[in-house]
Amino acid sequence: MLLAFTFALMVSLLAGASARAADFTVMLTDRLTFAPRTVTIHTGDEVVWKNTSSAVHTVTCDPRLAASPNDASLPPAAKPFNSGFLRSGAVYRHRFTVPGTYHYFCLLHESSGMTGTVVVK
Ligand SMILES: [Cu+2]
Repeated sequence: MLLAFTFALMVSLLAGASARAADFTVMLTDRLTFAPRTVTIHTGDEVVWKNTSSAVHTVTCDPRLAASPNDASLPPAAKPFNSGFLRSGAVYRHRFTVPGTYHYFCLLHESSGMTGTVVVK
């Protein structure tokens, strides 16, 4: 009885977690884009980037690594982040705990305009 209840609780928690994560999924595409390019989330939400392309990409939000200053910015209180190289099929997650606007880019395709934005309310 208790075991069954515990199992049901765990299943519902897991289902809830995956439903939330799916709300903020961004694809890294063969067209050298982040899709959708802009996502608006709430403080504490997690964004999941999935490399659905055949190319290697990165999710990089670090002004020190950007060729153009416009391609990377984040709120002063937030820490820069960088996924490293994501091969085809790879996934990267980041939870946003500081509200504000984040401009990020792909290290390999910044010059092709592969940039994205996360707005954290
Ligand atoms: Cu890329």
